[in-house]
Amino acid sequence: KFHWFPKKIADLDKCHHLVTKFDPDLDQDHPGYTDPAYRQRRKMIGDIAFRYRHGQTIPRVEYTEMEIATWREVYSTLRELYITHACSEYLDALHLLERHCGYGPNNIPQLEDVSCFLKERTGFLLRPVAGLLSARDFLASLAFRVFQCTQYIRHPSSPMHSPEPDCVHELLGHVPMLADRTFAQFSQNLGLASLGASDEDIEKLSSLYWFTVEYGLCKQNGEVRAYGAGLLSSYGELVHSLSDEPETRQFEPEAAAMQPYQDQTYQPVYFISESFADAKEKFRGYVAGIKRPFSVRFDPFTSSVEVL
Ligand code: H2B
Ligand code: FE
Repeated sequence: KFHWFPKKIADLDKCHHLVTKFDPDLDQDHPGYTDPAYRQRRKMIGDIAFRYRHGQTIPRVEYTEMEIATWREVYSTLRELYITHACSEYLDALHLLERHCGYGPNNIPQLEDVSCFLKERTGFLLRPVAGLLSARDFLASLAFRVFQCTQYIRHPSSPMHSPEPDCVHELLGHVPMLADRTFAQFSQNLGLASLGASDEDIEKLSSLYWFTVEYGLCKQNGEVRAYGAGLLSSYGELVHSLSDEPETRQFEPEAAAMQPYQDQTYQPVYFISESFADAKEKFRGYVAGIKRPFSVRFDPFTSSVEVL
């Protein structure tokens, strides 16, 4: 079965298929399910994403004191831990974001400001999304150096854990790494490999994404540090991932692509990359093995892909 895929960056306006697994209007386990005010707030912020079209400025959200308090709780507990647990690329970017993008315990950064920052650093752009996107649509966006970013924040009753991506996960977890040129290229390569891929290959690329971009560890000056967003946005799992509890393995794309994962508890196994350059090269070899009746080449001048 041949899958449609975006050919130019504006086609991402069509990559909006949400997975409602964690939707607070539908998921009875969601901490916000029994909170009408929260669900109303989610609808208001979600509408920004539904209305959004490529090329537009991302509308600002006036966050409430309660929302900022939730952000503050996570930011202030994690900020200290980054010094000993986050990779140097992450820390370098976080310092810049604190200086130039309003990152701090008392302010939730605006997607528009962060998008401008990333554009200058690696050409990545943010665009608002109303919730969990299908793997195919989310990965396709990476092919154009677009990161689909949630703008709402988790429910105040559970500041330290969110069942779904939220602005804490994206802004503290993903954004700093997207400012690193090698990591940005790795992310885009994952996206390019996903264009028009079979459902089976999308599944494998999602697992690969999970064990690198979400839960990846890397070696740095003889130490192990975290670069995965799921780790960098979760105090408990960041500590767990670098303790001697979990099993850790050398990153191999084939193994990571076949490794089962779940999002209900801490991961039982993590993959350690020698470096982002090494992970990128290993992934290049993996992509060569994906059977696709065509290949694609990204044209940075027009932000479009050529199908070869
Ligand atoms: N959707 C959103 N909004 N944010 C993510 O980080 C995300 C997603 N990650 N959809 C995707 C799924 C990832 O888990 C893989 C590619 O499925
Ligand atoms: Fe994520």
